[in-house]
Amino acid sequence: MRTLLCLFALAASVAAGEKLNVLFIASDDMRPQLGCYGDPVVKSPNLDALAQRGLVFRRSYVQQALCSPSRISMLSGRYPATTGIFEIGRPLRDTMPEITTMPQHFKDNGYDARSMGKIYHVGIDDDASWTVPAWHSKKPRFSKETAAAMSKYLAEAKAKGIELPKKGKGSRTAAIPAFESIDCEDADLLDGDCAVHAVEQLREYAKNPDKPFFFGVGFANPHVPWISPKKYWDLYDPASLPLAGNEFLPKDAPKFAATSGSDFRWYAGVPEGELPESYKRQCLHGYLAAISYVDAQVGLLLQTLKETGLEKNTIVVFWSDHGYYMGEHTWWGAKHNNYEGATRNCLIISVPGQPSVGQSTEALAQSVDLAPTLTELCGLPANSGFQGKSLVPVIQDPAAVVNEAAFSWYPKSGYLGLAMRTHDWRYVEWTKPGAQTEIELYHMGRDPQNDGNVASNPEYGEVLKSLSAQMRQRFPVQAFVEP
Ligand SMILES: [Ca+2]
Repeated sequence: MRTLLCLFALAASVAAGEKLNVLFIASDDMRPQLGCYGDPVVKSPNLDALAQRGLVFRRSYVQQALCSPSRISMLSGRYPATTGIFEIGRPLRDTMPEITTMPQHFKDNGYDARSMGKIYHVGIDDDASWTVPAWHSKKPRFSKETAAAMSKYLAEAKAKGIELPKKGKGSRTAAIPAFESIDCEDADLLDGDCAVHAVEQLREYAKNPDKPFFFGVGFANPHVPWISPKKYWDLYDPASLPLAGNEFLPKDAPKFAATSGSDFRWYAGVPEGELPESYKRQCLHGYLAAISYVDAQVGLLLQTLKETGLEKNTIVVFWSDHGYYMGEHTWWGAKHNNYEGATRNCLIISVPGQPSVGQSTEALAQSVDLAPTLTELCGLPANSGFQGKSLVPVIQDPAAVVNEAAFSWYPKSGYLGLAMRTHDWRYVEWTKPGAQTEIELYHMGRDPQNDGNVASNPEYGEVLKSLSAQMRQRFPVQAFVEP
């Protein structure tokens, strides 16, 4: 509690006993390619400004590199080994009917908890988490032409009696281009409309702040399709965008582990196989434009906090649901595995009066840590269901260490992979009943992108033994059973 009192003491503008609000901003499929993470190309002035008044977690990891399982793990404060949810489409109450989620914990402790946009995965919201039903924009994600093409495609399929697959080639996404620049206003599209709604909610709240809020605002970009207003495309010259330098699969890795999803390939006009260089540049262009579009929406929220005075007593968290591949290891528009690029996400935390303002930290952080962190920052009673650790010591002192390791899961080809990221290593065990366990090992200093598995190198025998013991101490063998 000493740390907490110290934080509050530093937040001079927060009245005694007053609860801090939480603005939780989520972004979909955004890897840490931001100015505040050192990227020289992207234009992210608003997130960089948030970093200037917060702490950037450079080593933050999600518990599964897939939208819904990652979000359910973060929002429930539980590891996937506990949620039992490793796939898209399954609501959290399926496996955990009685749990209290993070936003629900805030609601139960007197907060106005609201969800706007994509917080839980589309279509599987959790009413018990929120004070009012989740809000979703009715604005389109893409242009009128694309909307018309999609309607026509769906109508034709229906007329022919074809039932479109939910995913894969020929699915509903087959009429949507992978990227699109539209000459329109921000609010003409889904994410801009979501920001407008969130701004209204914040302004409305500021008029009558009768109880603290926990607002989740989730943007759909830069998830493929990379569609944003033209002005964000105009920020970049595709010819000058750097392409990945490691367009090969991780060497000496198990074949099934070194794969990624192909949902990007299901969109209209995406070539099969190796992409031509000009197309790669268009993809990167679209991805970066989509990041800048989200950045501008975050700017609107931050501006509103400032104008309404809510900035003084509102914690802002910016989080993305996993990392992303844009050509590295030949994977495009992909996450879906246990490597560094898929599991490492964006995390910026800004707390009024925090001492670490404008700094970044190498401390390992996990998405499951957010529930206990925000619970502590807001002075709520601890919830024994939350399995992560509070990051408050790191917010207090960026050199502090809370986690010895961060853990991520992924099921593949009947195996369940558990990845452990320590300060120096990425160690992965793939287990399958009746099959030999497959191991991956990467030294993060020498091989930051996991280009070559060194698990079979005898030089690392002792390292393997020690990492295996460390993993099993945290997650006994039962955690490895295929879901
Ligand atoms: Ca996602």
